[in-house]
Amino acid sequence: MKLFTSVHDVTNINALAAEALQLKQNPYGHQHLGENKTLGLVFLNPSLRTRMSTQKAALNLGMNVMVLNMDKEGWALELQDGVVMNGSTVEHIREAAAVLGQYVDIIGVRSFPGLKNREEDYNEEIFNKFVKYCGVPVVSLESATRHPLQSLADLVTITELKTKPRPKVVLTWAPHIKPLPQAVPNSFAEWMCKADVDFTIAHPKGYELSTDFTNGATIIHNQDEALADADFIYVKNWSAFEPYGKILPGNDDWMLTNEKLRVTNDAKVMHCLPVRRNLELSDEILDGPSSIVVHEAGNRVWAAQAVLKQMLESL
Ligand code: AN0
Ligand code: CP
Repeated sequence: MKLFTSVHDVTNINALAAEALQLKQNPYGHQHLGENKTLGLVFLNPSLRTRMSTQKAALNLGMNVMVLNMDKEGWALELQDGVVMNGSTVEHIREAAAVLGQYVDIIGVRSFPGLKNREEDYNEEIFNKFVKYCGVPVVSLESATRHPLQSLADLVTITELKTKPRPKVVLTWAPHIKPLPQAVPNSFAEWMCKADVDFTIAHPKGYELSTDFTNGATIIHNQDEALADADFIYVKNWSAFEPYGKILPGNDDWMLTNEKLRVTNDAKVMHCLPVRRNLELSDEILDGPSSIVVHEAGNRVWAAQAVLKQMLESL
């Protein structure tokens, strides 16, 4: 594997999830693979889980890791071509990415959307320029439109904890005070549409995701109806796709509570984290027996390790 940016870069998602679960049983069995190989992690935005789990995964494979918090510690990046750089930007992405590629064997990049210009975000301009100019394999640490390491960890978690061959999985929108990207729900949806699950998306009217990601999902605007008989509930806020990046008024009653879980099949509750308590998800759920959010975050290591292993094997 030379590139891991979406579900489309994976030949067999079930095999990749199975490999992640095997690595969970035997984390240090492939330490020779990463010997004298270096992973560079470039962050243009904050991170806890992605940063730590991807480092841990690389260390388990015997790799060295270098981290650059480019937003805070790098030179101000110019992204546009053909400009006279007489403003605040110091270095062009053409040189910055190419130079990083000289130092490392694999690069991970995190680059959130600006949520101002939909075309720019959905064309993945920053991310694609990194891929184009760095010259080494690239793994997405969350781009403007997708978070594939998260989605793989989510598939791993569902595969690990399911109690029937084809569980019902519901992605439900939750309230938030800030406009958040569509990357996590887009990505979760495109992975679930390919997974062996019965997949439903519940959101208030106006929060439709791009159909490029949801093809094959059942989409319902009534949360209670969507939750009926659910085995897994994936809670996530996202801002509107149209009008782009906006929060629509109302919908505070979409926060999940124990009361709402009554119609489910004793559903397990997932969230990619970070989560705002009592806004997106209630204390009673996060602190109760239904929540598997910490277990899910733990599986980020094995997801990242499965991807890095396949990349190392193709170097
Ligand atoms: C980010 C998002 O929603 O995309 C990262 C989640 C992994 N969340 C926030 O900015 C709170
Ligand atoms: N879920 C996730 O990607 O978390 P971080 O933003 O902390 O990496």
